[in-house]
Amino acid sequence: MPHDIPESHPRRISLLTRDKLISGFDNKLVATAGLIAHGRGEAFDYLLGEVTTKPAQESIEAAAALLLSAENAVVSVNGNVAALTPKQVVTLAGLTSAAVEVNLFYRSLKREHAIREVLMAAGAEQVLGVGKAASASIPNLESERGKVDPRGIEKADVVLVALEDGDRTEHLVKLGKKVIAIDLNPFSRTAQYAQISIVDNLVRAMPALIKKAQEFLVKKFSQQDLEKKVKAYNNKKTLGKSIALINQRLTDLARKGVFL
Ligand code: PTJ
Repeated sequence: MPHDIPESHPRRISLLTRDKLISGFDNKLVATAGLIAHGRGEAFDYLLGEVTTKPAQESIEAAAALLLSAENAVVSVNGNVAALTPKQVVTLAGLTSAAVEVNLFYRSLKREHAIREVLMAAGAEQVLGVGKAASASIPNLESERGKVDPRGIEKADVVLVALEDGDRTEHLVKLGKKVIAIDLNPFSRTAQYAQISIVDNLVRAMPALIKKAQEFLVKKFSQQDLEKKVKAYNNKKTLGKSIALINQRLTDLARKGVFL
């Protein structure tokens, strides 16, 4: 049951986001560990100042270009993504002609169906990876995340993942796929392995990705223009900038002591 959070509450957005996750947990979308994962994300978001930083914006731009230039892009959806940004998943997939696939670490048929329902209610025409549809597997990946849909992640050239446990990104990259990760933790294995790591909160990054993709479409960017944008992007450098930003922010705050 969502709480009544006053408009004036200084942490309103953060509390509303928590409420969405708690409702998602009650509705069997979100794994128990998904609540813990969110807490870790919140801690990093604090360090980043709870804004889409300049380096995150650079990653978002490259990610929009990569999604638009892909042949078979897939947006991978887990419990937290389904609870927080189902509409944005469908909009982004529509804009970039990407497929939408359910892929869970804590897989259960009940959760897969619940997530599919939420995505369909948000306007998805097809949701891959549910039940027997996840009949293929990622070689050498033993977790449930290894189960993929042959029409989706198995044949994808580009996969967008958010709030991952790390293992799968490494394996997807080994298979020659390009991985875009949304992860607030720049030190996570996912962020380190992905070719494009968006160090930002999912709830800000998804709308920003949609905005960028729309902009490229309106400006009629050619395949060549898009590929040029992707090529110009350097993930190591951009991750380094995110880490430097946290470092600088902490140094400034430490100097001031009190900052409220
Ligand atoms: O739904 P399932 O079964 O697939 O399970 C999903 C979870 C999230 C439980 C699973 O993937 C997991 O355990 O993930 P981790 O290893 O806790 O990693 C989650 C990462 O996402 C961490 O690096 C967090 O900092 C980051 N994170 C958490 N909330 C957000 C976030 N990144 C972006 N936006 C957020 N809102």
